[in-house]
Amino acid sequence: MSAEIPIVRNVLEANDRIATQLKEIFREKNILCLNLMSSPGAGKTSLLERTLTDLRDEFRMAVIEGDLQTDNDAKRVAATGAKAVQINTEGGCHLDSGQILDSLKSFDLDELDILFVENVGNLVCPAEFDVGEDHKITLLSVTEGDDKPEKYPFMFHISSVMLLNKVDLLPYVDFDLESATAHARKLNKDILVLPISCRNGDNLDQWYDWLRKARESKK
Ligand SMILES: Nc1nc2c(ncn2[C@@H]2O[C@H](COP(=O)(O)OP(=O)(O)OP(=O)(O)O)[C@@H](O)[C@H]2O)c(=O)[nH]1
Ligand SMILES: [Mg+2]
Repeated sequence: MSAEIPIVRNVLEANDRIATQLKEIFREKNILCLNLMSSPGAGKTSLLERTLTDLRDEFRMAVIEGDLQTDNDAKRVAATGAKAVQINTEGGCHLDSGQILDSLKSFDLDELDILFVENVGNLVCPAEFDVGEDHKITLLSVTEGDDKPEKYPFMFHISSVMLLNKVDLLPYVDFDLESATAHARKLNKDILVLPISCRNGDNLDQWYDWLRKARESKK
């Protein structure tokens, strides 16, 4: 058992070395990189479809999509007109910094303001693997239960923003918005909590304002 601990540490250290390299590239090219994480189906791609469409005249944006299989999400993103690259992890539960570094070859980095990374749907592993991002963003949808921040604390501890998605479904589910928010804030007093709906557009303007500020502070 004890031999496994150094192996895990080595994997994370190797990941962090490349993540540091990525941060330097993003700094030099002045690209805001955001790592979107959530359980499967919480609405990451739906958020991207909205954002890429609504802000297309404001920012030059592109997406790296991570999924176990299929290029479904890259196709959905490409339909908005934004450039998308799909990584299939084929069983891997997260994206790592080496995969992101490889994918950068597909983009003209001088023509980019914001790079979104849609991580593999999973509330555990993506939080451990830095991909050189400026911010981690966690989506939690109201159909998943309000206890998720308590059960998966690290994800919420390290995220700058928690987007509570699918609030249009609140009348049909038992989801205590205040309790989920309070637990997230207990784990991270600075986390911005925004209840949104990618279906009907509720509060997306507040998400866009946050994005504008994050982009501005990168300069
Ligand atoms: N009612 C409702 N449905 C939503 C909302 N946002 C997304 N959905 C639906 O939720 C389902 C999953 O959305 P996706 O955007 O594919 O979720 P995802 O997080 O990208 O999923 P994975 O990439 O598979 O992890 C789809 O059927 C969406 O139409 C919302 O705000 N309200
Ligand atoms: Mg998706």
